[in-house]
Amino acid sequence: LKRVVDDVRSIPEEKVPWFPRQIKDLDRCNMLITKFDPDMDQDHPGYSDPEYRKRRAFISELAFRYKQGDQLPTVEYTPEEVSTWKEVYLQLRSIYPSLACRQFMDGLQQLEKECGYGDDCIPQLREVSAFLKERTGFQLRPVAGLLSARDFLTSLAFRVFQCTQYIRHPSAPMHSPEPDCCHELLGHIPMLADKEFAQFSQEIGLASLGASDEDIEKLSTLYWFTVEFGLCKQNGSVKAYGAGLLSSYGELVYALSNEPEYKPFDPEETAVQPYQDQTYQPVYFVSESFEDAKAKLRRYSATIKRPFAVRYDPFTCSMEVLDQP
Ligand code: HBI
Ligand code: FE
Repeated sequence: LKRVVDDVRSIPEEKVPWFPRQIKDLDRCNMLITKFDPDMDQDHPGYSDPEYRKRRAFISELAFRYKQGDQLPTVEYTPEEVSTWKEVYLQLRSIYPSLACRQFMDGLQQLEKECGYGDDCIPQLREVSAFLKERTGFQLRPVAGLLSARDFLTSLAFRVFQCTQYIRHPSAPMHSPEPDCCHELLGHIPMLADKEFAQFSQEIGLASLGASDEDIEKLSTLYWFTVEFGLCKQNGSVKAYGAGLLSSYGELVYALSNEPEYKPFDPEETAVQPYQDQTYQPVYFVSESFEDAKAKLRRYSATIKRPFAVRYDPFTCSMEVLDQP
């Protein structure tokens, strides 16, 4: 018989890393990785632009102050920021119909019809979050930059997507070394409106709760080659569903050019594939479908050793922790 335990620390002889039990505990999942930010990274296109850094600090502050349940902050974007968005939007939008998967196109078209997506303004997180909540139960929370893998994956378990709100530097509209609102709004959001994909994302998150650092590393690599750089088969051809691809004109074209190597998605193998966060990927993993990817991920997750099982209760937005399944 399964028993709901109040605290994983009551499970004897196992050291389990802390994880949130309630959605409001996500306020504690805020460990930022600053290696790619414009204050730290000399190669960042905004490194020597004090105006840009000041703007970033202002938008970061909105995320630092945010507590679960607050209204999502609105940013009044400047004409220069909107013009960066426009450039990115128009260029990517023109190649989506031939390279993006069906689920992405469906999501994007709905966002264009119902959520103000278009080239002339940057959508606000508050509106986008309400849109997603109605479709798949996902909601957004603002974040100041790149989060630790553990904190980022943890929030997915609660169907919370941590979303940056600043935009890339205007000198490099086609590339950003870190996530920005173009990456989130164009790459991730349309996919998160798909039911099957939303479940897939949450399951990576659930598998990460209380996992060892080694397992977090593997799950993070799985996330990388699926949610960020995944390809899938569709009607006899291969299409993109990864957000890193769908928000980068250059890599999207490259990924589907037949130049890189393609391997079938297999969690055991994918989880240990070395990856690139500086240039294009040398290898991409192709899923048969999201159902298939989800089934494979579930089988893989079951092999991760944990002395408990978790189940998300959407009514109370809390995590049930059950002893040994
Ligand atoms: N943090 N804000 C943010 N956005 C991401 O997409 C993101 C992250 N931290 C880690 C991460 N992605 C992945 O590379 C995996 O490590 C989970
Ligand atoms: Fe991302």
